[in-house]
Amino acid sequence: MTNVHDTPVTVLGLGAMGRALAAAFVRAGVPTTVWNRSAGKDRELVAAGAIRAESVAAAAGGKGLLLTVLLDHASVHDTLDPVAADLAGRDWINLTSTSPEQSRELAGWATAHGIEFLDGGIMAVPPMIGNPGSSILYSGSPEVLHAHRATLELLGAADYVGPDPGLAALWDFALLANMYQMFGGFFHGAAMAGSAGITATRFAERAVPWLTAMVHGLPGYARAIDSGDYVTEVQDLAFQKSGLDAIVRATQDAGIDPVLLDPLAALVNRQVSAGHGAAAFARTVEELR
Ligand code: FVH
Repeated sequence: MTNVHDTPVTVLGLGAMGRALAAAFVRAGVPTTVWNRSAGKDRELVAAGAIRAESVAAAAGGKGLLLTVLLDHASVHDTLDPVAADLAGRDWINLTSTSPEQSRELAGWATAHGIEFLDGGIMAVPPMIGNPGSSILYSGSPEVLHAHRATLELLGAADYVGPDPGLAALWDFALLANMYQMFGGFFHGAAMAGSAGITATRFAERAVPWLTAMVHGLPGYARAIDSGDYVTEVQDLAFQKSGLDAIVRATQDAGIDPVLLDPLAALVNRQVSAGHGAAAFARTVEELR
């Protein structure tokens, strides 16, 4: 592992996240080169001490760690394909959100060009970068992580999830799927509450402690899923079907579209129709597989 002040970093992509990452490096005194497709987004960073690369070719010709923080998989190829030959021997970490398969494709592309590759999934929003609570999941080359761990920990906790370069993206997207369903549930509940004149703010005051209490049930569901033992004494699928059907009806009665809850109710109904009414709620996962 090298001293953070000795290893230069190049950040390609200065959207909201790229700027936050580059700013954390500059604050810590890391020699930081920045590049962005369109002009102007590097102004504050350069004023704070970052070095502007006038072109991708100039950035690619530099030394040290290379980070891509671009919009998507296509933008990574748009940016790096023309300069691939200049990157041989360089350590590259892709922090652009890509699907697991796209991350694996980038890893293969990197190997074909003699580039060491690590993929990252950022579990933070820009204001969190460099602050407690920020973490980044990494997968791919353990050597790249080892060599740059101190630098990467300036951004947040560095959490290695395995050598398969698609794993960080898999974890990232699975956690985001979890998060989006939670937010969707909140929007559903807020719309129902709103039909009776309850503000979303008041609804949130009760939703937060309720969800916080409920989240402690996840390890129990996980144990059932991992063991495949769906025997239960309480709140079996038949019970959940009756509850979900009633909530869907109440949602419609309130003039609210149950479109977010319908899929879960349908999965539970299918399990019950298939004869699993006495099994635990966590058996719903089998309907997804
Ligand atoms: N912002 C967030 O909260 C999330 C947190 C979790 C991780 N994501 C991912 O991080 C990637 C970058 O996100 P961002 O917030 O910086 O995104 P934007 O502000 O929209 O900036 C996008 C940058 O990508 C450049 N860009 C787009 N297309 C191209 C292209 N074809 N060639 C070169 N560069 C391209 C864009 O440049 P410009 O429009 O300013 O010229 C921005 O620099 C992202 O994968 C998130 O999912 C962030």
